[in-house]
Amino acid sequence: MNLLDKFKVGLAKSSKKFSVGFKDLFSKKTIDQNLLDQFEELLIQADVGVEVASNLKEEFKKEKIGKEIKDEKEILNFLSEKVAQILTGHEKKIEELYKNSPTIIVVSGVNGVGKTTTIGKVGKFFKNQNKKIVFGAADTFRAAAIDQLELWAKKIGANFIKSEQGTDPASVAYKTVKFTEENKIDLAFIDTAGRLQNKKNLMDEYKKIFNVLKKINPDYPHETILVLDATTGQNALNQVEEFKKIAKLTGLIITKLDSSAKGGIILSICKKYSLPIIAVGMGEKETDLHSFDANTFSKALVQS
Ligand SMILES: Nc1nc2c(ncn2[C@@H]2O[C@H](COP(=O)(O)OP(=O)(O)OP(=O)(O)O)[C@@H](O)[C@H]2O)c(=O)[nH]1
Ligand SMILES: [Mg+2]
Repeated sequence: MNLLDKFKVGLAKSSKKFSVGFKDLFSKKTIDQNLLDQFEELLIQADVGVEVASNLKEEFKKEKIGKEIKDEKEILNFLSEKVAQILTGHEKKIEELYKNSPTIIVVSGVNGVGKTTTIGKVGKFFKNQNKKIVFGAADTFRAAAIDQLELWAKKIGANFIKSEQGTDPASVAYKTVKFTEENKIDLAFIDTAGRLQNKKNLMDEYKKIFNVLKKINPDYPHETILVLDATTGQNALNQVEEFKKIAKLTGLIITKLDSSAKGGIILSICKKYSLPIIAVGMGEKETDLHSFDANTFSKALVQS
């Protein structure tokens, strides 16, 4: 399956709504305020957020009101173009994560968004490019979390650094980076515990990881990736807000776009933050990770 088809499957929930909804709406061919409101409502249902929906409605009104609409295809094309405009400039290829050796990457996000799985997938990507990789299990909160990352390390042939459950996560980060420097590793991925952004002690622990890394080298970490689960909808915006207070984020990876996500959340995020989207996760396997492409995504979301 090519990337466009994969995106289409993942985003089918929203795209079906658009095509059916627009067919219904625009069969009348004259555009009035009521129709514009329904257009906006369809966008909100696809999770694009109130602000983006309202902006798109205004642009639609400006360009199309009073004009004759041929069919819903015209609306879909219009929307697809506008969506691509919002997303363009937010693309960052997975390979761009690596510039020089060593590249230190911290992976963060709330519980269950897919951090550990994403580290496995991104690690595999770079393994395929013959890079030397290490995974650091700084999620010391649960023993199972350490085991899960270790499994991924074995699966893809990455080095693995761990401490016992309950150890200070910052000390694991320290050990991982020291190992990286001493063994000429190209990329180090530091897994962190899924923390509730409103739990102060957990966030303090997270902050300490950065303090420790910066003491080793002020340039560390080179990347701090926030992983977001596309199925959580607008709450993802709060997560960006909370995590960026603690450490500067350098990019996002959006997971679970395969599992009935509405997808519109990516528009909200791109509109509000200048953060690049490094990749999207579309399944649980190591090959289910793809660079984000604005045009492909907008075509799949709107299916124009
Ligand atoms: N369908 C789908 N499932 C995913 C994707 N990414 C991760 N998952 C699944 O989501 C669940 C949670 O993934 P983890 O990688 O353990 O998430 P985490 O953020 O490390 O979780 P904690 O360590 O508990 O905070 C697992 O069952 C993964 O297989 C994805 O892109 N698509
Ligand atoms: Mg995890």
